[in-house]
Amino acid sequence: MLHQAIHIQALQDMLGSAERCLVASHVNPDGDAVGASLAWRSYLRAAYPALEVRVAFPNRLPEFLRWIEGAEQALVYADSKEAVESYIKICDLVFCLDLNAIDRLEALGEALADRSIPRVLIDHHLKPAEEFDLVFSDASMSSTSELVYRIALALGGKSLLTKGAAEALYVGLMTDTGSFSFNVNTPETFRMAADLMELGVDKDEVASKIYDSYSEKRMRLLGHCLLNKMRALPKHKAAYISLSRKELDDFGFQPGDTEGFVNMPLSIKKVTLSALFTESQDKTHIRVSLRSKGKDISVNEMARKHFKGGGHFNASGGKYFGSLEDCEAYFENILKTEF
Ligand SMILES: [Mn+2]
Repeated sequence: MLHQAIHIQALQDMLGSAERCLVASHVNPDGDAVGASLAWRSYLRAAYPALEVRVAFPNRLPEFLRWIEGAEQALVYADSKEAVESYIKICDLVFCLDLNAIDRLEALGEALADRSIPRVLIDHHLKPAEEFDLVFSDASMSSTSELVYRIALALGGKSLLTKGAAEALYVGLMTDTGSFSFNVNTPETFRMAADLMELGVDKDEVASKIYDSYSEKRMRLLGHCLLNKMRALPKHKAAYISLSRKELDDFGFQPGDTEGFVNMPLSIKKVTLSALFTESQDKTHIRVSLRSKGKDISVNEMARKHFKGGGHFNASGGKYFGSLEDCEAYFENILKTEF
């Protein structure tokens, strides 16, 4: 896909005739969404100086990602609707990164739907929706950041990547692979990491900025989850954690605080499936995160079939409409009937 010269040519043509573009990524932006978007912005600005490039996220970035170059200039739709909408009115090209369907942009997606601006998808999730004009979708990629890197190389080359862009890409690569412990199955991904180091990335410094920036409350919330909230279901080789809005509030929850919690139960020997259920802020639904280990359980399928979501084979997410208790019972029932 990516390597099809015809796609790169089509992208070049679109970029050549565009004047203003928007780079958008998914709600509750994570390291890959932010890293890929900001790196893509940086690359486009270097490669197409006449092109205006703005980045927009549906809601705010977690604190630990705000140091990345360009993060301060990124628009947040939830905070500045008018600024985003007036830019959408004048922009003529949209990039959607790290998502496989426009609805992952939530309200920002609805704002975009008002105008028929050509849309380019750059993503590594399974099954992209058929609502894009040009699609770079490769589920074999570790991260959208890796795909952005490969596209940048195919378009123009490494010399147009600044140290700031390299850091952004490294954040995406590191966070989407759990610091190179999953989704890294080719030597090429490690070569990319090496290239990024040559571009000036101090990997220890980046890792520290991302992983050593938690609040005391977040650490205590994690302790609470593991001690009091994790439910192990050895018969189904599964475990899950569920958190009510009240619990999140009691621990001063900030966006991004539960990042990584869902992976924790997978450290238990023989547990191959893990879930995290968190009550949404407006209490209208339960946010569902699913993880699996190995090649037997597709949480992408589970999320699609039961939780109106999807993602990757081993990492997916979705929603449950109902109470937390009902969600737990629903999940346990899936285990009983399908595993
Ligand atoms: Mn990703």
